[in-house]
Amino acid sequence: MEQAEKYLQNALDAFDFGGGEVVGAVRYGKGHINDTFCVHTQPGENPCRRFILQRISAGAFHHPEQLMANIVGVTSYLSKEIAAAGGDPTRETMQVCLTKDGKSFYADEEGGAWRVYPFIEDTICLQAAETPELFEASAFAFGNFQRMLKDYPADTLYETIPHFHDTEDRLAKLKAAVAADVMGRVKEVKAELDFVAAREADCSVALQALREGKLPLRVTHNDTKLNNVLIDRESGRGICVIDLDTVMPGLSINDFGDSIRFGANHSAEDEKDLSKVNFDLSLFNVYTRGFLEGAAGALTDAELDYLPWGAKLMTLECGIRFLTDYLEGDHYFRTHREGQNLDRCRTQFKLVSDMEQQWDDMKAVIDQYRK
Ligand code: ADP
Ligand code: GN1
Ligand code: MG
Repeated sequence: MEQAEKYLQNALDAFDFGGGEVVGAVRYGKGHINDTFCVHTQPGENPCRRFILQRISAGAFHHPEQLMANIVGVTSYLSKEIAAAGGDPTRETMQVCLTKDGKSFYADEEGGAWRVYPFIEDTICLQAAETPELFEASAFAFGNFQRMLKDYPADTLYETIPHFHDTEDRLAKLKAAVAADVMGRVKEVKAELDFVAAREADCSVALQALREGKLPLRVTHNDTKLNNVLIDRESGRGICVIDLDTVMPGLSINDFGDSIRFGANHSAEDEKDLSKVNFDLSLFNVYTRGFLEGAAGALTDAELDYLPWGAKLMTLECGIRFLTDYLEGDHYFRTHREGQNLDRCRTQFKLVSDMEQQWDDMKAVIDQYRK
């Protein structure tokens, strides 16, 4: 039994779930980091209500109290923004449910932290861009998320994972993993290490632009995968950005780029057959349109110039992270089979190569939507 199952019952007891009786809790979702459960409750004679209960990954997040303070701050702020604009905060942002003793999370005996959100019903959560329209809808949601938070006081946010999108630091960590070679796997990944070595200078491009003051630091999501947005089942609109654990000061180009990394292709992140893994410029095009529409003029000219870099660097960095985790024994990203992190790394590097081939076309797409 995994740790989370062991402590599940105590966590269920810690929350009151709007007064309903808990009738079941099952593992849920396809996230790589947290342990997620869907909780079914029965509030008297009223219809069953669902909640999301999560054990926050202690491996990824070392200060759950800081992480939850960020989320309470950001979701309260978004609720006000959404209500002021005539929207529905119960569907368009996450809402933190408190424990029976009024806290934003429950700590189990091992210090594992659990939190609860109402389940946002009548939405879909996609693992791949099923249609260009749905991908564009996710883009609008992430661009709009950035716009809504543009005046949020960034200095009140804790850095939940230090150096999260510090690509130079990710590269250094890969080198340390190679030097340690704890699993004896370095010999299997020569080609991947050569691929990274040829792109070492790239790892500094966005950070250098930040250091030179060309790119501004903003409040960003930092994990803008397609499966971190909920799409309204009826209207097909991207209505709610979820997975707020990594909301921190960051670069807008990374939020754009991480979505492109995950969604602008037609294959799974761990696809073994690389002939199926192809960067899709037309999906890049619709995502750009949706993101810039959602951001509604919030981005500077320099940020627009660097959007292709955001896409390439988030993809390269994620490949580096998967490779590092493979070399270190798969302790960070949840895996379901042997070699899965190496397969994930290879898909990312294939996508990086494709983007390099289509670099001028990517820049032309950005120019197409520049106001
Ligand atoms: P992880 O960090 O592990 O990716 P997420 O917070 O993204 O965890 O949650 C995992 C999955 O649970 C999401 O991809 C989504 O399918 C589902 N989910 C999370 N929160 C909600 C919610 N409030 N309503 C409906 N589904 C949700
Ligand atoms: C993780 O939590 P999830 O599954 O949405 C990871 C991201 C990676 C992604 C790769 C906190 O995202 O940074 O890009 O996997 N999240 C964290 O799929 O490390
Ligand atoms: Mg997620």
